[in-house]
Amino acid sequence: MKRKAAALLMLLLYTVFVFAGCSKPEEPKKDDLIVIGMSQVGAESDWRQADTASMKSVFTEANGYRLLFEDARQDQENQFVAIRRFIQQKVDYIVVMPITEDGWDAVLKEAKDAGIPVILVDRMVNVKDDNLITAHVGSDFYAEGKKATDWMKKKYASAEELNIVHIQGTKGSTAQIGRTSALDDALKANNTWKLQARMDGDFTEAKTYEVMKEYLSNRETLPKIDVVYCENDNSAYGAIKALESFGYTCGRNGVSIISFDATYNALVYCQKGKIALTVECNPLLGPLVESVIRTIEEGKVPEKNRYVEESAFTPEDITEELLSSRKY
Ligand code: GZL
Repeated sequence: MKRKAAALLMLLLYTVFVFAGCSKPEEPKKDDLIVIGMSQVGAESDWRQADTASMKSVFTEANGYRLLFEDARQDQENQFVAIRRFIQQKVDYIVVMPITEDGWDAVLKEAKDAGIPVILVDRMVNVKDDNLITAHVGSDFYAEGKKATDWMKKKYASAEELNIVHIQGTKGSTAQIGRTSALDDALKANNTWKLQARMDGDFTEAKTYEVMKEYLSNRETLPKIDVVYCENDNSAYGAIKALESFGYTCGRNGVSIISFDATYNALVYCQKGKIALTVECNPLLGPLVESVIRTIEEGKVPEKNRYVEESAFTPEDITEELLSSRKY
């Protein structure tokens, strides 16, 4: 009897349920997601891979986003193709990590005309109309370079001559422009500093190893080198490998290697004394980009430029506690 009553009750409830027009609570509809078209530089360095991981950890469906991620493999043309595809797909936002600063006016005007906000991450673009960019999140690269040259001034205050080799990052990128500009200003201000060579390491270990080896080869005597100013960690690894293969010592009583990014491996090199100074460049920009998008979604105007706080490390600063606290 009980089973019959229970069945009757279920039937009654179902009928009420259906006629009352109730339905189970809506799953978030797939088309409620905010669609982000993202064009990333490539995967050229540890820094870049940490930056990509930060973006992918924030822009998830669980957080309310659909991420259309395109890796440009360090070719600006690939970025233009990706952005035009995003425009056709009518994404809600375009997020770009621009490889180099020039050449962006046309494609960003197309995004503007399509009513799609463009958020720049990391590096900047050089455009006539600043309104093509809704916001920028990244680092102050000149300030990073000045941290390095201030350290050089202090360490070599009494040096009669300072022989410097400069390994630049991807030519025309904001990171290269800023870090190079800081070194150029310091070279002008310090007449004992001698720039012995300037080479393009393109932010990669392989290219830096190649150009450094080329610079050291086919010589009667090896050049005197006091400092190698490498515009990122991966270039520092390539420079160290080449220098050591020619018998140089990198470290306290040898060549001072300076690098930028302060990724985990660079801190280990620093702990071992092989890197004398690594200047931090924070790649964990995903949360900052999301806060810009949330601001716009709330109908507010985001800050035009958001710079991340950054530090610098020498061997004395590297503790096991610091190493275990690092997220990249
Ligand atoms: C800096 C970034 C640079 C890093 C390199 O914000 O643009 O590009 O310093 C990376 O490691 O390749």
